[in-house]
Amino acid sequence: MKVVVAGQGYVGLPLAVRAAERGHSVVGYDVDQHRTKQLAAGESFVQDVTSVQLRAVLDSGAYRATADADALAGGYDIAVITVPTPLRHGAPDLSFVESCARTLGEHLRQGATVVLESTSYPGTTRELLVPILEEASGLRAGDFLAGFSPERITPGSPRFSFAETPKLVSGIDAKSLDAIRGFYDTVFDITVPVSRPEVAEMAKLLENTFRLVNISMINELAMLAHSLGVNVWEAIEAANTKPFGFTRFTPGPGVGGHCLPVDPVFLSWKAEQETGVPFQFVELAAEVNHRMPEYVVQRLMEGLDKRRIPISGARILLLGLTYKINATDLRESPSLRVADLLRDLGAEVRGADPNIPEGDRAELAMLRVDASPEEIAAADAVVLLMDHALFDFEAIQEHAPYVLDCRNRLSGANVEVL
Ligand code: SAJ
Repeated sequence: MKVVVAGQGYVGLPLAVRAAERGHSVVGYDVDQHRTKQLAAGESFVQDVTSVQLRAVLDSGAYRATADADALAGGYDIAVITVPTPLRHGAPDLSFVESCARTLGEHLRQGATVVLESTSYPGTTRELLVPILEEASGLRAGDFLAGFSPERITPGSPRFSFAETPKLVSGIDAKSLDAIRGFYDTVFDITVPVSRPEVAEMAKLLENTFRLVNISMINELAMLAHSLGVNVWEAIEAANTKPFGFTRFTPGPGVGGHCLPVDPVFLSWKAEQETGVPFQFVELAAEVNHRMPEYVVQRLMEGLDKRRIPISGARILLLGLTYKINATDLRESPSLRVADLLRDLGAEVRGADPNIPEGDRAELAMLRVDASPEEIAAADAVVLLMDHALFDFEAIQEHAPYVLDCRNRLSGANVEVL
C-alpha cells in the first residue's frame, strides 16, 4: 500500500519504518525540515529505531522522509496521524492534529483511509477529524474511510517490542474498520478491533489514567508510611505476593514523561465539558504527584538538618535526571522541579545522568557532572532520583556522606529511602 505517516517522532517513526519493512511504500511526512533532513540522511533520533534499520528502508526505497506536502500529491491508500497532542494552559491542544488533517484532506482520494493515533479525548475522530477531512477534500465520510488506533509505544522497553504489542483498531463504519484492521494486520502481530473510535480513544486514556492514579496513590502512601515509621517498600513487596488483584507500583520523585502527566488530563477535560465536573481521580492524582518534588526536598532538608548542614549553600548532587529509569528523555521530569526548588533555597545543585546524550544541554539549568566517586564524596547530600542501570550503586553507597534514595536501591547508615 501507499502509506503516509504524518509525524515522525517516537510514535510515527517506528510505525513508518516497520510498515516499510513489511513491504509498504511509506512517506514519513513531518513539518520539521531539520528532522526530515536528519532522517533522510539515515540518522535516527528515536530510541527504538536504529540508524541501521532506517538506512535499510531508505536504501530499498520503501521509506522516504519529507517536509514537503507536495509529496502527498499522488494521494495515498492510508495515512496515519501521529502528531503531538500536548496540553496548553491545562486544556487539550489539538492544533497539530487539525493542521495535519487539513494537509492530508487536500490529498485525500475516494476510498482512501485516514487513521488517528495521537492520544485525545473520546469523540475526537468523529467530531474533529472527519469534518476537517470532508471540508479539505470535498468528499463525504463514506467516500473515504477513517478511524482511531491508539499508540502503545513504551520507549526503551526491553520486554514488549513494537510489533508484539496488541494494537487496538476502530473505524467510523464497518468498511473503515476492515481497511484499518487490514493495514495494521500487516504491521502488528495482534490487532484488536473495537466497535467505535470512541471506545478506542477511551481505552487509551483508561490505560494511562490507571497508571497515573495508582502511581499517585503509592506516592501518597509512601509519605504516610514515612510518618508512621513503616517501610513502604517492604509493604509493597509484601502486598505483591498476592497472586491476584494487585498490581505493583513504586514510589518516586513524581510522574514525568509525555504520557502520564498529559493523557489523563484529556479525560478530565472532556468530563468537565460534558458534565461540568472534572474527572476527580485525575485531579487528585495530579495534585499528589505535583507535591512529590516538594516532598523530596522536604526529606532532604530533614536529612541535612540532622547533620547540621543548612540547605542554603549546601552542595547537592542529583543522580538520574530523566523522567523514567533508563530513559533518555527529560520531558516533564520531576528532577527539573527538584533542582528549581533546591536552587530557590540557596543550594548549589549539580546533576549526573549517563543516559542523557553528551550534546544534550537542553533544560538542565544545573551544572552537569559525572557520578564520579569524587563528585559523590564532595557533595553534602546525594539524591538518587532515577536508578539507571548505568549507575555504580556500590560507589554511591561507599562515597556519599548522605543519600536520599528515592528508588530503594541503596543501603547503609548514610542512606535514607523515600
Ligand atoms: N513511575 C513511578 N512508579 C511506578 C511507575 C512509574 O514513579 O511504579 C513514574 C516513572 O518514573 C515516570 C512516570 O511514572 O516518571 C511514567 O512512567 P511509565 O512507566 O508509565 O512510563 P511512560 O510515561 O513512558 O508510559 C508509557 C505509556 N505508554 C503509552 O502511553 C503508549 C504507558 O502506558 C506504559 O505502560 C509505559 O510507557 C510502560 O509501561 O513503559
